Amino acid sequence: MEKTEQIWLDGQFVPWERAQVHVLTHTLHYGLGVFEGIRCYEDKNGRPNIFRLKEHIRRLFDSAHILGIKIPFPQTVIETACVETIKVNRLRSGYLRPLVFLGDGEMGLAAVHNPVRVAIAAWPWGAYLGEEGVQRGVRLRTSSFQRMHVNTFMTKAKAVGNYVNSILAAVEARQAGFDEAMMLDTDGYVAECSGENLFIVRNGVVKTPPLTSVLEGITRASVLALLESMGVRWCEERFTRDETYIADEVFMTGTAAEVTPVREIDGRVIGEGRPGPVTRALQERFRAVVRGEIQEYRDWLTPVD
Ligand code: PPE
Repeated sequence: MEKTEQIWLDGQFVPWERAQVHVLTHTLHYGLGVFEGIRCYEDKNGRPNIFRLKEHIRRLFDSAHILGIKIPFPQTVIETACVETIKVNRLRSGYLRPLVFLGDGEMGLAAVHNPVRVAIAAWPWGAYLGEEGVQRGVRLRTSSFQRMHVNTFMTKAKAVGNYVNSILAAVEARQAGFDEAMMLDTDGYVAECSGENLFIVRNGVVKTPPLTSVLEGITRASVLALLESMGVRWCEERFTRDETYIADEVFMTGTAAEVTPVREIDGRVIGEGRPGPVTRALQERFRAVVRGEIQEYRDWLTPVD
């Protein structure tokens, strides 16, 4: 990863190398923490704008609330700190990573009195699954790891520990020579990928799994709004892995992945084996929106002056 200069830690900026924690940091041992991933894009005037900042910070606080963690700053302070982190590092585009974790103090599972700490880092981050993946589409494999049950982990929280499930799936898929894992829920229906929401297009209708066992993706919500404005029909409905095989198009969405086409699943070619017309139109529109080229969606962007 490309280093930047400063990291916001518990209310102030510290040099990148000095943003360190003790090995007895509670979250390192037990995984109770929450985080966000946010992108910042350069507009045509060369200025950075953060995409859907308020929604991401709202989800950070919601995630903490679900886990019973009280963030010791108001939402507005964290929002401003995100803007400042882009600014002090003189980034025009990049990825922001706010992280809320329990510091050291007590050990054991019920150490609720440890300090709640907040870090915000930012760095440049290109195409998540490679530039070729964005252009040509990626290859998925159904994971042998199920997406966690809604009563095992809290799937609405973007919690640190939840990502053990994602990493098991992502690493398995890559070791088998695929780009990403398609994960099924504990009822056997398609849920999402290790770090992206999943969509299929069939007979002109876009389908994505309902929010029951998937992360409530902010790109997912943005894409649904864009589809609506493009006059494309969509629904939230459960579907099976074999329905993905016979879809005309499949794509994934996420902050890091943006809109990434899928060209193959479990060795079956999807549609024509290249990004289809709905996916391409959506990629184009998403690109224009995040760069501030469509006035209607300017309020999705927070300028970094
Ligand atoms: N599902 C999962 C499990 C997930 O991790 C993400 C984001 C999404 C869906 C899409 O959510 P949203 O970003 O709000 O549209 N995954 C983050 C992790 C990337 C990483 O490798 O770290 C991201 O895209 O930032």
